[in-house]
Amino acid sequence: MSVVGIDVGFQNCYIAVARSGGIETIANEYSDRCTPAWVSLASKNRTIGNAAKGQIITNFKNTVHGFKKFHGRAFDDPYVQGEKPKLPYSLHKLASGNTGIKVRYLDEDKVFTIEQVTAMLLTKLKETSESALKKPVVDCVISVPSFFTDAERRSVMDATQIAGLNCLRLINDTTAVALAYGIYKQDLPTPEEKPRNVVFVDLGHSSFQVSISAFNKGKLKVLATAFDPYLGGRNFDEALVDNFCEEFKARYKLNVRENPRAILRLSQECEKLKKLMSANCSDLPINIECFMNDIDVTGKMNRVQFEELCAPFLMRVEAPLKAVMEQSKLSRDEIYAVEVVGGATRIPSIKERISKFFGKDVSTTLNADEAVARGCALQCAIMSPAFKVREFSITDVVPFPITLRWKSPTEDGVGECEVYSKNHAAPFSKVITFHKKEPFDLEAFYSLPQELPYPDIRIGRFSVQNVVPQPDGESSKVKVKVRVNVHGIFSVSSASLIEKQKGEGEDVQMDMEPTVQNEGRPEDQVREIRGMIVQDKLEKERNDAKNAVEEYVYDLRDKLCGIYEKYTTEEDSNRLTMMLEDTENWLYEEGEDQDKQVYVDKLEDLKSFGQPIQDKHREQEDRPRAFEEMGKKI
Ligand code: ATP
Ligand code: K
Ligand code: MG
Repeated sequence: MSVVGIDVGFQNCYIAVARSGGIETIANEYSDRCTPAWVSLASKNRTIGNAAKGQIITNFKNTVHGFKKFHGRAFDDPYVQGEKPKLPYSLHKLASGNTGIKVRYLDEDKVFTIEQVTAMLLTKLKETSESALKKPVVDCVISVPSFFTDAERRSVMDATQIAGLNCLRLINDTTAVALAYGIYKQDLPTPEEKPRNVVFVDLGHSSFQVSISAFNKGKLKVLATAFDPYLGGRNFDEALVDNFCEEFKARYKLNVRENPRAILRLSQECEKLKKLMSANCSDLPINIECFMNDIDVTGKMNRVQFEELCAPFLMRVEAPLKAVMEQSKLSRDEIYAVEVVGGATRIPSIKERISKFFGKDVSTTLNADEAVARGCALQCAIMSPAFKVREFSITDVVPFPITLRWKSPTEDGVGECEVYSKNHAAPFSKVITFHKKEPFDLEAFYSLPQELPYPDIRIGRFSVQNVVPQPDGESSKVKVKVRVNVHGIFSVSSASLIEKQKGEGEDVQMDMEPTVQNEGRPEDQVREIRGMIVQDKLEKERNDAKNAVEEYVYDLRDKLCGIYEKYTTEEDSNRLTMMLEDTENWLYEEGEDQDKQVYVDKLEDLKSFGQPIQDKHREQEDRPRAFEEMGKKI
C-alpha cells in the first residue's frame, strides 16, 4: 500500500510520500520538486509536466495548461467563456454541455474531456512517485480548493479513476495545510482546554483560500472557510502583460495581442519580473529578444508601480479574511497565528495586508510550496494501515449550504429543506424521514447561488423506488440517509421503508437502494488514457531504438580508429567506416522517422560487421588477464 499525497495546483503540482524517515516531498526526473500542470499533445506522443511546458512556444496550440478550474464546468459557464480568448489552445463544448479540450494528437483532431487531461497529469505524477518509491502507487490523497463544488469534486474523482489511482480522500488545500501544521505540534491544548485557533491563508496561481482551524491534542476542527476563487498570482501576471502590451504598442507599434506566441513569451517574462519584484524595490528590467517582427523589446518596472497597477487585486485580499473571521465568531485576539502558504503570498504587499488585518505578523513556518502535498501525504498515512503515524482526527466543513427538494408523481407532497448549512461539519451523515405512499424523487442543490463560484446550483437527482402504502392504506415511513462523504461529495446513500407491525411487534425495516439518475461512469475514458500510455511507451521504444543505432555508429567509428585498429584490415575498416557514414546520413534523411523494427534491423545489420572485430578485441584483452590468473595460481 502506497502512502502518497498530491497537490494538484492550477500551475504547480507537488508530491509527498511516506518513507521510513517520515514524510518527504520528492523530485521528478528533472530533479524538480515542482511538476508544472502542463500536458502537451503531439503527432507521435504526449509530454507532461516540465517537458510539456518546454514545448509551449513550439506547440502552443496543443499544449494545455490552466485547466484545473474547467472541472465540472459547463462550456457556457461565464468563467469558461472568459478564459477562452486567453488560451492558446481551443475549448470545445461536449455533448454533456461540459467543457472539453480540442487538440491535434497523432495527426488527428481530438477532443478530450477535462477528466482525461487531468488524468494525463495524474499518470505522470503517479509515475514520478512510483520511481521514487520503487513500487506501484495506487492509494493516494489529493487536494482540491475548499470552494470546489460537488460537480468539481466528482469530476476530479473521475480523473483519479481514469489515471488508475485510488483516491482515499479529496482533502481541501487549507485543511491539508492545517494537518501539516498541527500533527507534529507537541504543545497543543488538551481536549478539555480551550482550542488553539490558527488562520491558514493560501494564495496560489488561480485562487485565494482562507480557513480557521481549532486545534486540540490529536485533532483539528475547521471552523470556517472563505475564498476568492478568482484571485491568484495569475492576475498579477496578467496585469503586467496588459501593461507591457500597451507600452510596446506605443513604443514599437507592435500588436502583441494578435500573436499568441508573443503573449506566451511575455507572460513568462512578466511572471519572472513579478517574482523579482518580491525581493527588490528598485527598477527592474524586462528584455525580450526578437520578440515580434525581429524587434527586441525592453521595459522596466519597480515595486511601487507594480502595486499601483495591481491595486484592484490587492484590494480583494481583505474580503475573505473578514468573512472567515465573521463566520468563526472569533475575535482577533483569539487567533494564535496566521500561517501563509502558496507562491503568491511571497508578494510583500499581500503579506502586509494580511498582517495588518489581523494585527500581527504572518508566520511562514510551513514550506509555502510543499505544505499542501505534505498534508495530503500525512492524511494518506493516517488512513493507511501499512504506516504508523500519530492519530489525528480532522473535521472539515461543507462550503455551501445544501438543500434537498422532494416530489412524487401524484401526491402533492412537494417540499424542501436545508440539509447542510454553511460550515456544517463534514464528513457527516443524516437520516431524513418521509411519509410516503409511492416512489419519489429527491433533488439536491446549493441553496445560495450567490455564494457559488459558478451559476450551476445542481448537485444530483436521486429516486427512491419501491415505496408502497401500509396495509391499512396509510403512508409508509421512509428513512433516507444522506451524506457528505470524506471527499466533500454529497449523496443519498441509502433508503429504507419502515413497516409498522400490528400490536407489540417491532417495526420491520426494508432496505432499498436509491438510484442515482445522473451519473455516467468514465470507462471509455479509462480505455482511451490506457491507449495513450501504450502509445507513449511505443513511441519511447521507437526513439530508443533509433538512438541505439546512432550511438552504435558513433561508438564503432571512434573505436575503428582507436582500440579496434589492429583487429581489422585497412580495407575492411574503410568499408565499415563508409557504412557508418551512410547510416548517419540515413538517420537524418529517410531514416529520420521509421518504425521501431527498421532501427532494430539496422542495428543488427551493423553489428554483423562490428561484432567480429569486437570479439577479436575482447579475446586479446582477455588473454593477458588469463595469464595473470594462472600466474597467481602458480
Ligand atoms: P492554485 O493553488 O491556485 O491551484 P498553485 O497551487 O499552482 O495554484 P502556487 O504554486 O501556490 O499555485 O503559486 C504559484 C503562484 O505563485 C504563481 O502565480 C507564481 O508566479 C507565484 N509566485 C511564486 N513565487 C513568487 C514570488 N517570489 N513572488 C511573487 N509571486 C510568486
Ligand atoms: K501548488
Ligand atoms: Mg495551490
